[in-house]
Amino acid sequence: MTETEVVIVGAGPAGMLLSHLLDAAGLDNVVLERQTRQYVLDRIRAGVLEWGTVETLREAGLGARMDAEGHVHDTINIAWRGEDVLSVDTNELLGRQMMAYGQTRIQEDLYAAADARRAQVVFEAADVALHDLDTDHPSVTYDAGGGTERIGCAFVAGCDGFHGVSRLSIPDSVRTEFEKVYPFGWLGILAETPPLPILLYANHERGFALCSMRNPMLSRYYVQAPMTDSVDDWSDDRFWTELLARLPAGQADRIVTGPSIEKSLAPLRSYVSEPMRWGRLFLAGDAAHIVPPTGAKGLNLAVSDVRYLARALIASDAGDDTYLDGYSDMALRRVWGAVRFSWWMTNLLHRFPDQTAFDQRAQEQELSYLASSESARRSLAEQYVGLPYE
Ligand code: RFL
Ligand code: PHB
Repeated sequence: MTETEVVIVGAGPAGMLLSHLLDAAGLDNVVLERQTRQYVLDRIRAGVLEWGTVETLREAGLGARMDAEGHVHDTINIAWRGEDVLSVDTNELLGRQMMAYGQTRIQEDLYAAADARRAQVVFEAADVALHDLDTDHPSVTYDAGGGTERIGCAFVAGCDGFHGVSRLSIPDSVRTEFEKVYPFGWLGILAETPPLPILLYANHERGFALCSMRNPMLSRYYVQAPMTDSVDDWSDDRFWTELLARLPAGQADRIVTGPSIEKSLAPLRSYVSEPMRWGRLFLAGDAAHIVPPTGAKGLNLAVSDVRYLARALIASDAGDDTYLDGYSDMALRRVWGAVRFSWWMTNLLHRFPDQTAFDQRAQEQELSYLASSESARRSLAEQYVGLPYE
C-alpha cells in the first residue's frame, strides 16, 4: 500500500485543477481516472467562463493560452418573437465580462501543467472503490491492469462527475437528493466555420437555439430537441435548417454553415446531492450537482467548488480546520444560486411540450420585462457573470 495526502478521483477539470492547486502548496496527491487521457480530451462540453473562473485560472498560472486565444464577451443576447434581440451588456451594467474558451482547451492546459510538474495521474484506473471514509485513515483501491492497488490517505476528493463512484459511497441515510429532469435535450454541433461574434440565445416557437463559439474558425451551435431523437435523425442539413428557422432573419443571414465535425445530444437536468462532505470524503463539481447548460454554470461551479476545497485542505494541513468544516455549506450556497439561475434561464428560453397559453404569455412577459427594465437586466447579468466568492 502506498500513501499520499489526498486521493483525487476523476481527472476532469475539477480533479485536475484541485491537483494543480494542491501541488502548488506542496500537498502530495494522486489522481485516479477511469478513462484514457485522449477520451477525456475529446469530450466537447462547456464554452463560457465566468470572470471569477478566468481569475482563478490566471492566479493558478493556467491563464497564458486562455488570455491569448479566448474571446472576451461583453454581452448576453436573447432573441425572441422572431425579430427582437435583447442585448444585456454586462460590462456596462457591472464592469464585468465573460470569456469564451472551451473546456477542451482548459483540459489540455491542465494536462500540460500536470506533465510539467510530473503530477501523479493514473489513467484507465478500473474498479475505483473508496474505503473507511468515516475513519481518520481512508484508502482507495483500483486496478490499472496489474492487479489491485491500494492508496492510503488523509482525504479523498470525489471529482468523478455525475456517473462516478464517490457520491454513491456516502450512505443513503446521510444523503438528500434534489432533482428536476427537463422534457427535452440539446443537440449540439461543432463546425469549422467563423462563428457569430456574439453569444446569442433564442426563444422561438419551434424551440430554443443557441449560437456560441470556440475560436475564430470554430462555431458551436445548439437546438432544443426531444430526447427520444437520436443524433442519426439530425443530418447537417436538418440541423442548419432548424437553427436558421429559430433565429431572427438578421442573425440567420450572418450564420456561415458547413459540415459538422462533432454532433451530440445531451439531456437537461438540475440535480443536487447534499451534503458535499461525509467523513473524509469531499465532493466537488458534477459529482455533487448538475445544472442544465442554459446558464453556462456547470464548469464554473466545478471551479468554485475546487477553489473552496483547495483552500480548506491547505488550511487543514497547516492545522486550521475551519474551512474544511464549513466546506459543504459554503459550496452549497453558491451551488444553489447557480441551480436556481440555470432553472430560471431554462424556463425562460425553452418551449415545453405541455406549455399552456398562460405559460406562454408569462414567458413573453418575462422577456418584455427584461427588455424594459434595467434592474431586471442587471439581475440577469450579475448571475450570469457569476456571484462573488466567499
Ligand atoms: P467531469 O468533467 O464529468 O469529469 C469527471 C471525471 O471523472 C471520471 N470518472 C471516474 N474516474 C475514476 N473512477 C470512476 N469510477 C469514475 N467515474 C467517472 C470521468 O471519466 C471524468 O473524466 O466533471 P467535473 O470535473 O466536475 O467538471 C464538470 C464539467 O465538465 C461540467 O459541469 C460542464 O461541462 C457543464 N457544461 C458547461 N459548464 C459551464 O460552466 N459553461 C458552459 O458553457 C457549459 N456548457 C456543459 C455545457 C455540459 C454539456 N454537456 C455535454 C454535459 C454544454 C454541454 C453540452
Ligand atoms: C457553449 O459554448 O458550449 C455554451 C455556451 C453557453 C451556454 C452553454 C454552452 O449556456
